[in-house]
Amino acid sequence: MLSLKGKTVFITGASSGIGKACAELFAEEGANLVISARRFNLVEELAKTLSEKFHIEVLPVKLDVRNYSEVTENIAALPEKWSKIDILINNAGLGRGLNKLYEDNVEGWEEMIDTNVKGLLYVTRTIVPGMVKRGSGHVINIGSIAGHEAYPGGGVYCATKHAVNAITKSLRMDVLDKGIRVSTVDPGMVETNFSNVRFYGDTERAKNTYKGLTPLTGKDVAEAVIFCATRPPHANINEMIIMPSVQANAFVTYRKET
Ligand code: NDP
Ligand code: 8X3
Repeated sequence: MLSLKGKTVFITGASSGIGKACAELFAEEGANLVISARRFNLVEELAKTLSEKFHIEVLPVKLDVRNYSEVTENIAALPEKWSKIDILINNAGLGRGLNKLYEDNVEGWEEMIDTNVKGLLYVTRTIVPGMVKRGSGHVINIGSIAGHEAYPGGGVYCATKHAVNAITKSLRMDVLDKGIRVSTVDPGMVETNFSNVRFYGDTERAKNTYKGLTPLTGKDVAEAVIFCATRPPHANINEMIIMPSVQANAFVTYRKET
């Protein structure tokens, strides 16, 4: 098992849910972290908590992955000791709505495509060249079961996660001779702020997504990410699909009456 102690890990979307849980578990393993999100106050607070609790170094960064110049400038401005990123966790992402495509609103599509696809590309394009130069690194993308299946009302979200799946596969081939590993962790239902964002703050609808079943937690997914990151250098987890035990696929769930 590879030690994460002293490694530099860059996480996007670390202010909530899966990204925050990844920050917590990587901190526990002794990694130093760059944690980024748009809500700077949240990553700043998390940085303080984790550095005090685990005696590691944590740098909070304000970052909107949709903005290419912000991505390149903020990453270029990282102090020297933070610039050698060993592990990139491309986690920032969102769903918007669950409507029939012909009735859906275009702004939501732009947000999903700009964040889940273009944002992931921008951050990857900016960080991976350093890994190539150093001949080592690991990119771990947070995809989704939606990258393997398409469901009604999920046309654009599923398309973005299918794109993540394709980008992961291509990138793996592009860096095969560079000492860089590329993995994707693809969860089913995880109870985070995801559904609140998807349903524009309709907390009742968000809560109903998980009604009668036990969904995954951010920590469950973070544990899968840690597993990928700690394989010995000769081994790579290409893809890991992780589901609640009562969710067989994107369509079939077993819910208890409540
Ligand atoms: P949360 O809503 O809890 O977290 C999403 C994170 O992404 C937040 O930290 C948010 O930070 C960040 N984010 C959103 N937009 C941007 C942006 N433009 N720039 C930078 N950061 C951004 O949801 P999850 O933790 O569930 O989502 C994390 C990832 O997991 C997403 O890629 C999602 O698609 C994926 N996923 C989620 C599943 C689920 O059921 N929850 C299942 C499968 C995959 P901030 O708003 O502060 O910028
Ligand atoms: C989020 C999980 O099933 O709503 O990626 O697409 S799902």
